[in-house]
Amino acid sequence: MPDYAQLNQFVYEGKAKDVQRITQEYVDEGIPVDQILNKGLIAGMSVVGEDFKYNILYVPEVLIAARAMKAGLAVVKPLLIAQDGDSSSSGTVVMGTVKGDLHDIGKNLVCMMAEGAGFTIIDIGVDQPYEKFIEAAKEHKADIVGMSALLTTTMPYMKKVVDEFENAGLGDIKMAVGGAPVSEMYADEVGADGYGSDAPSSVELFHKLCASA
Ligand code: B1M
Repeated sequence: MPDYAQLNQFVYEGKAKDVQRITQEYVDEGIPVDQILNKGLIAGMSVVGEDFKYNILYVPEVLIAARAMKAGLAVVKPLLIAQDGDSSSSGTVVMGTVKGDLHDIGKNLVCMMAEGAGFTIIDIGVDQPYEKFIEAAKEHKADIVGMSALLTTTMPYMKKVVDEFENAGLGDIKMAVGGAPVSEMYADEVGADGYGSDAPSSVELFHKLCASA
């Protein structure tokens, strides 16, 4: 029986080696990956977020917790991206975190799950200006551009990216947005084609956007 409270605590305390070890143990025991992710890793990080908000934790501790979370994600990554034998790509998605924003854990998770669902993922990283999104979308002939923002101060930049794609004559490329402060309503407001609340729903969205292209 998995002890998720213990895994939550190890993420919270930033104990990367313990997070890696326990995550591997649960994977070996055949615990479903979505449960390890949601009840273990993400739930632990949610408590970090709460305590960060109320100044119980500060940036250095959050960075250490993020490192531990990434150690756990590295264990489940091969399972998330394991292909089901169909080698044809479902579509090409350029993913990045927008300019001014350094958060990448959620984006990385979306990338892993989308890769597992057969999409070709071009991850351009964090703190990306619209020029980089356009460059990557052109170079890789993207079907979809996915943007992540975790800060209320950086989410307006999503509109800038959407507008610049239009200005560059790339309005045919589907624009998807996500991140903790983003919502369906906000996606409509910035002129995006869709919103993903979490990694599985983003994969569904990517399928839908490709089908409607
Ligand atoms: Co930051 N931070 N942080 N932080 N941080 C938040 C976002 C915050 C809510 C914390 C809080 O106050 N409770 C707050 C934002 C407040 C606001 O804007 N209203 C905040 C702040 C203030 C800051 C700094 C300004 C702090 C400071 O310096 N004083 C600073 C900003 C730095 C910058 O970006 N310029 C900062 C820094 C950091 C760290 C570097 C220490 C670290 C990031 C490490 C990293 O990512 N490599 C960090 C972290 C870890 C967090 C919290 C605690 C956790 C984020 C996370 O990884 N969650 C976060 C609190 C929180 O969100 N509750 C917080 C787990 C992840 C799986 O979930 O990212 O939501 P999430 O992704 C989900 C969905 O949102 C969705 O799918 C994912 C999987 O389910 N999704 C997408 C995400 N992107 C998507 C893109 C898509 C689709 C779906 O495209 C189609």
